[in-house]
Amino acid sequence: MAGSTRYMRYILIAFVALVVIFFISASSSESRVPGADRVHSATEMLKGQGNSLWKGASSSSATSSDAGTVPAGKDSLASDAKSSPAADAVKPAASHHSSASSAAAPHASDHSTTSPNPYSGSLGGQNSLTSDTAPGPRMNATFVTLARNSDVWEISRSIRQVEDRFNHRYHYDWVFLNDADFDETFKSVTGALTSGRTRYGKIDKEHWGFPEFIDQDKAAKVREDMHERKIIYGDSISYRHMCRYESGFFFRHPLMMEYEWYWRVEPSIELFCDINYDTFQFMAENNKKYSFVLSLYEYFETIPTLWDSVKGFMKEHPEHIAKDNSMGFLSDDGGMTYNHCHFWSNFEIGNLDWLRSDAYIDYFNHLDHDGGFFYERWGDAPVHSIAAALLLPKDQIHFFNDIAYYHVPFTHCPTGEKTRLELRCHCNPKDNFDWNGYSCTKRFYELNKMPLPEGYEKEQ
Ligand SMILES: Nc1nc2c(ncn2[C@@H]2O[C@H](COP(=O)(O)OP(=O)(O)OP(=O)(O)O)[C@@H](O)[C@H]2O)c(=O)[nH]1
Ligand SMILES: *[C@@H]1O[C@H](CO)[C@@H](O)[C@H](O)[C@H]1NC(C)=O
Ligand SMILES: [Mg+2]
Repeated sequence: MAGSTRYMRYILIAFVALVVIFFISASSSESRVPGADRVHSATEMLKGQGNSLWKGASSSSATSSDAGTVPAGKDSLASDAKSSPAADAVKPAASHHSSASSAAAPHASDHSTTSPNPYSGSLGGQNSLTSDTAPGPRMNATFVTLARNSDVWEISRSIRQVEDRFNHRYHYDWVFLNDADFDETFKSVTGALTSGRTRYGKIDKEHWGFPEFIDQDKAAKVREDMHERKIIYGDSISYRHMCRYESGFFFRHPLMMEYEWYWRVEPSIELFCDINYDTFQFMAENNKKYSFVLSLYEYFETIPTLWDSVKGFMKEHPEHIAKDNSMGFLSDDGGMTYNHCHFWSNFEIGNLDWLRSDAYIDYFNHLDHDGGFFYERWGDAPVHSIAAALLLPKDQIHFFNDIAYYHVPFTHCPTGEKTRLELRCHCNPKDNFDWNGYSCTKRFYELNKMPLPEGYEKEQ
C-alpha cells in the first residue's frame, strides 16, 4: 500500500513537472517571436486612441518628436562637429561590395563536398550587387537619425528596411546624432548595415539643454503637473530637449551643414514597399521642400499656447508668410484657432536650406523664446508642420502615397492595389490610417484639390 501510494505520488510529481516545463517553454518561445510585443503595444495604443490618453480638441492624436529652434552661434556650431575621419567613414564607399560577397560565398575557397551554386560565386555576387546600383548622379543628401546608444538594435531594424527597400541602390550617407558619444557597438553595427558612408556626430551642449531665458522652477512645476495628469512624456526633460533639437538645431549640426536634403529615420520603423526612384531627386525636380506620409491631430495638452505663439510670429514677420500657404490645413476659421492637424515628423524628407532660411530661423526663435518647449511640451511635429504650412507655398509640400511606412502605432499603406502589387508591398491595406477620422490626410487632398486615390472609400 505505502509503496503504491509513493509510486502514485512520483507519477503525479512527474506529471506536474512536465506541465510546468511545457508552460515555461511555451511562454518563452512566444515571447521570442520577433515583433509580437510590438504588435500588441500598437494595438493597445490604437485602442488607447479612443480613450482619454489621446484625446485632442477635435479628436485623438499621437505623439511624435518635435522641437524648437534657437539661433546658435557660429562657433558653437563648429565645435559640434565631432567627426574624426576614422569615425566618419566606417566603411569606404566600395568596401561593402567585397565584404558582402566574401560573406555570401564562404565555400568559394574551400573544397567542400557539396556541389557549388554557380550563381553565388564571389564574382557573381559582386556583379549582381554592382548592377543593382542605380545609374546616374546622386543628390546632395543624407539620412539623419537622432539616437542613443541604447537604440542600436531598434535603429538597426529601421536601417535594414531602408536599405532593402531603397538605399541598396543609392548608397546615400547616413548621419547619426547623439547628445552623448556613440559607442563602438553602435558604430560598428550601424556601419555594417548601411551601404553608404556613415558619420557620427555629437550634439553641442548649447543645442541640448535649457536656454538661459527659461525659468527652471517653472519648468519643473510643469513637469510635475503633467506627470500627475499622465501626459505621455509629460515629466521628461530629455524628451523636451529632443523635441527642441529636432525643431531648431539638427539641420545646423556641422555634419548636416554639408548637405542640402535629408531623410529622417527613427528607430523601430518599417517600410513596406519598394522605392524604385530617387526620392531626393524627385523633391528637387518637383520643387518640393517638405514631405510626409502620415498626418494626424496633435494631443492638445502638449501645445495649449503654441498657436498663440505662431500668431505672435505672423504679426511680427508677415513678410515670411507664403502667399499661397496651407493655412486651410491648420485652421478651420482662417487662422483664429488651430485644429491640431500636423504631419508626423518621425518620417520626413525635406530641404535643409529651407530649414536654415531666415524665415524658418525667425519662426523657431520666436517660438523658442515663448518657452513652450519647456513650459508645455511642444513637439517638433506640429512645429515643423506649421512652418511648412505657413512659410511654404502649398505646392511645395508633398504627400508620398507610395512610401509605405509604420511608426508605432500608425501605418501608411498605399491606397490602390495596383500600386501595392507593383511596389511589392507587404502591408495590410486594412491597417492604412489615411482615411481614418483621426487622420488629416483627406484635408490635405481637399486643400490641394487632389483627386482622392481610387479605392479610398473602401478603407474608410
Ligand atoms: N541621443 C538621444 N536621442 C534621443 C533621446 N530621446 C529621444 N531620442 C531620439 O529621438 C527620436 C524621437 O524619440 P522617440 O522616443 O522615438 O519619440 P517618439 O517617436 O515621439 O515616441 P515613440 O512612440 O516612443 O517612438 C528617436 O530617433 C530617438 O532615438 C535622447 O535623450 N538622446
Ligand atoms: C551640399 O549642400 C551644402 C548646403 O547647401 C553646400 O554647402 C555644399 O557645398 C553642397 N555640396 C555639394 C557637393 O554641392
Ligand atoms: Mg519614435
